[in-house]
Amino acid sequence: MQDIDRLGAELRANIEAADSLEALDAARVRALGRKGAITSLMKELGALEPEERRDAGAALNALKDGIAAAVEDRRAALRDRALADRLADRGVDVTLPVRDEARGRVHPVSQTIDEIVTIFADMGFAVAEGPDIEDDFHNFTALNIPPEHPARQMHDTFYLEAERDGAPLLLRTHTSPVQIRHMRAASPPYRIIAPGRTFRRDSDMTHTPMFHQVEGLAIGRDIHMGHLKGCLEEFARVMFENDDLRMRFRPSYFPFTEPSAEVDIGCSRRDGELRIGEGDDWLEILGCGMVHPNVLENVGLDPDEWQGFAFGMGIDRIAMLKYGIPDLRAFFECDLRWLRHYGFAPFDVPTLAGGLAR
Ligand code: 2NM
Repeated sequence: MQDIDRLGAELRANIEAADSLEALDAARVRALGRKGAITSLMKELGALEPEERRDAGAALNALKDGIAAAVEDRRAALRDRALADRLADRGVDVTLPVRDEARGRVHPVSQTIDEIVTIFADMGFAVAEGPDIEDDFHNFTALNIPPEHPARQMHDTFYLEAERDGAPLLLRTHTSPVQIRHMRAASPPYRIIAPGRTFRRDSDMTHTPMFHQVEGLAIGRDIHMGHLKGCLEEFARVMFENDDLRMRFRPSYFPFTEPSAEVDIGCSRRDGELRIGEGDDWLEILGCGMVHPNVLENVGLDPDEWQGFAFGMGIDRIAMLKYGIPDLRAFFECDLRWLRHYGFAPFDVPTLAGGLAR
């Protein structure tokens, strides 16, 4: 009996020490196999006296059942451990988000264009586009800026060496040629905005030779300054997220509009910090006016039948104001650290219902 207890302890120790399913199976065979320790003892029972045989037989059977159970327990433990190891290996952390946040960033200029387009689309404006390389007619003449007009010098135009039909080609100095092309191609009424790149020979702290503009145009039979004012007030209030934003229309001059105005919004400048929508100071954000009758005639519209308003603004400047970005030139340096700091998450698309920017 003592032998059986010692054997049992030894077999259990073997089983507990088994570190793999293979080692466990070897331990099982050593105990319970055809030539195993317990099996061998069972074979010796026949030689014992009946009394002894009964006691030893019962003890051996109990040992056999106990060892078989220990093998199964150990097998289950090894399987659990193998599964845990496999899961840990794959490094699946189910508490992580399903998808990493995208690493790319939307440039503040693109974000601002998306916001402006969203606001004007809600007021019924469609987006129009045109070429960066323009000719004199679409960029100047049609806009009531004839040759020798001083406004041509104001625009610091990049002229190309190439010509088309004997007329010089140039990089558009504003997006107005898009409106000219639209008015010549479509029939009124229409409402369009034209966002895009524009170019002027100007480069200092506050000017880059390439910059972005958006211009708008609404032509109909009875469009007046009141529509212009309401439209731009709605724009500024949604854009700067301030329902009480103060606005002021100052008389101004553009060759392509009459009358013309420049538009300021209320702001404060305290401790060198600009705040939009508070205080009693003013900040210019755009130019506008009623499309000049000469422009309408140049695109084949009868000014007695059709009229409308137009406006234009610098997108880069609006982006700087709205998002507190201090240095214009950093906009176009393609510095990834700058973009990570000032850029927008690509899946946060601006909508009026969901918010323009988060
Ligand atoms: C501005 C200011 C005022 C303008 C005018 C036109 C067109 F083609 F309809 F005549 N497009 N854009 C316009 C008017 C642009 O930018 C400061």
